[in-house]
Amino acid sequence: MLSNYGKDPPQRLIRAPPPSDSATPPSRITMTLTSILSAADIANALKDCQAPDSFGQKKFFQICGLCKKTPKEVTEVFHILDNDQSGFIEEEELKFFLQRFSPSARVLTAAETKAFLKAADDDDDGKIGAEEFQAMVLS
Ligand SMILES: [Ca+2]
Ligand SMILES: [Ca+2]
Repeated sequence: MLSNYGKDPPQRLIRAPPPSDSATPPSRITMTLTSILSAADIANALKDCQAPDSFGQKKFFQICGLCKKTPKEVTEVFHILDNDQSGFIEEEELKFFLQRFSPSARVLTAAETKAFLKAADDDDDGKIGAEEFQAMVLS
């Protein structure tokens, strides 16, 4: 039997989707570290600095294979590490450096964070810019 509701009700105003929220992070960062570095190399690099105060950025970059990457790839890694996309890796982000590679990794100790920052921060502004990062990794 035919329904009384066979006719579509008049279309009401269809709500437009809300304008994209400006608080949403830009989607340009879809890269992950494992799309640049091999998971096995990352695991090895993390294993090497498991003990507190055993982290050294030079050794870490060598083992994880970042030293052998192109400047463009190193810059991509920089943007991944720049968690809040401020254009710099700040001390606070540096502290969680290892966790960007693996969520279960430890945080860097205060001494490691300071040494890491000092090794890269050529202009002494207390944070690492893209060029400073590249120079540190590829030097
Ligand atoms: Ca930042
Ligand atoms: Ca700097």
